[in-house]
Parts: sequence; structure tokens; C-alpha cells
Amino acid sequence: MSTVAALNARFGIDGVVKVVAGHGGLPAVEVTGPQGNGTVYLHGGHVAAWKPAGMEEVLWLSGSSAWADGKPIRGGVPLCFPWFGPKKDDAKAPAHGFVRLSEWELESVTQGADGVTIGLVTRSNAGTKGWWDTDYELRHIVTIGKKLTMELELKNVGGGPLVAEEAQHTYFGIGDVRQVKVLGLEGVKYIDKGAGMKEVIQQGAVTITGETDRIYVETEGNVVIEDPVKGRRIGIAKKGSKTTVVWNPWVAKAKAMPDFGDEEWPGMICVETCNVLGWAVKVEAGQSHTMATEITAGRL
Ligand code: TA6
Repeated sequence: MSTVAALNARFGIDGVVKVVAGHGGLPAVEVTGPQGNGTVYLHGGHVAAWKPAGMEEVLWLSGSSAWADGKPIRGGVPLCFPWFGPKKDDAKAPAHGFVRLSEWELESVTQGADGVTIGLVTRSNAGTKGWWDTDYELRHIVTIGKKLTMELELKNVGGGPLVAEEAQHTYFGIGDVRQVKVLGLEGVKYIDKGAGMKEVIQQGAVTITGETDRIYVETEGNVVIEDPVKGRRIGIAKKGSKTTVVWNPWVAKAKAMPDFGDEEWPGMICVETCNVLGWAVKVEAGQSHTMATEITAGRL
């Protein structure tokens, strides 16, 4: 029996949950529930789609994405861990860490009042220790329903404290990034990666008028994306996170990425729940830390 068939036999729920061979033949959990539909790939523990009942798809996927072991999926919710961006002490290391590059274990699928909850886990091993000599368990617990809830639970199973960066690098589908407003970050300090890591205080709503790559710091607040073209408001609430990244590659950077269509940049914006830079999480031996995002979508 194939992996997919075996997983479907074990975790499928008639008419609601099916384990299928998704893009690139990668195993994926497909949810078609009364409150919402969604798709979660075992590859990278990666939420690739979420469509609440009565609304259109909320997440964005590139038509040029790779779908293969060892490569990140472009779009949905890549999980960045245990570092964010390039690895400080190793230019050859994969950007945003290594957990988004390989298959996670499907641990549980349950149906409840809020929708279908899918639990995936990835653990340290000899391969990961080549990059990062630390013992950990990382779970992604995703509930697909009227809301999309994603909990990233990091457990330190080693003998000493660990320090790690982490991000739920969420790509949202929008009508035109040039007309979008991001509310909730007014007055928050951000580090502008496009301006030599300059520190700036956000004045008013965030609008996108060029390549934008900002790390908002010391912020635990909720954020709203107002999308006048789609007539949609996307709410992003978070827990256990001190930093929020806002990113759009704009023209040149989109062209420079082989897994990102040259003309796709107006249709997406990343708003990322994270703990990065000096706000990396420290977890004592035997302890756990959970970072969570709850996404809602409604009419503007
Ligand atoms: O979160 C924004 C960012 O750090 C940008 O600097 C850009 O590199 C983006 O992530 C995408 O990174 P990726 O490695 O997925 O191409």
C-alpha cells in the first residue's frame, strides 16, 4: 500500500478529510468541511490553502513553486526554523532554516466544533544536528474551519537551553498590493531590511509602494489587511510572538526568484508571525514554547 493510501486509511474521515498525492506527488491532507476547506502538506508541515465557507481562497501560492523534497513551497505558510533568513555563521545553509524542506510526520487528524485539526511533527536527527546541534520536537497543529488556526509548538528535549528563531511566513492572496492597507502596526518600531536595517517608527497604516521587507518589533498586537480590490478584510491575531514581518518583493526581487512568477507580486503580501533577531525564543531543557496565529476573513 502506498504511503498516501496507508495515511488515508489511517487518518481519512469520509466526506471530510482525505490524504492525497498533491502537487509533485507530495502527500497532502485535504479538508472539505462545512466551515471551510484547506490543504496541508506533510512536506514542511506546510499549510498550502485555506478557504472559509462563503469566501474565496485566502492564501497565495505561486504558479512557479517547486514541489519537491529539499525545496521550499513558494506560498501558503512556510515554517522558518531554527533561523530566519540566511544562517548568520554559514552562507551555505538553507535560508529560513531546514524544517520547511523535508517531510513531517502526520500525527493526528480530528474533527471538532471549530473544524478539522491536523497535527504534524518533526524531530531533531543526525541530519538536523549537522546544521544545529540541538534536540527538539516541533509540532504544527492546524485547525481548518471558519478560522485558520496554526500553533507552532517547540519542545526542548535536550539537556540544556535552546535559542531559536521561528516564523509562520504566511502568504496572503490579495487583489492589488498597491491598494492594500495593513492596520495595527501604527506607532510600532520596525527594522527596514531594504534600508540597511534602519530603525523606523511606523506612521499610520502600512502601504506598499515598492519592495518592502520590514521586521516590526516588540509587537504582540492583531493586524488587519484591508483589500479593496477583493472587498475583503483579513484578520491576523497571534500569541507567543514578539515580532511581525511585512514583505512584498515588488518587481526586481520577483524577477530574481525562479520559483516566483515575474508578474505575481501584485497579488500577494506576506504578514508573518515570528520571533526573530533579538526576539528569538529561549526554551529551557524539558520546556515548551508555542507561537500561534489565528486568521479570519470577512467582507470589507
Ligand atoms: O520574510 C521576508 C524574507 O525574509 C525576505 O527577505 C525574502 O527573502 C523572503 O523572506 C522569502 O525568503 P525565501 O527564502 O522563501 O525566498
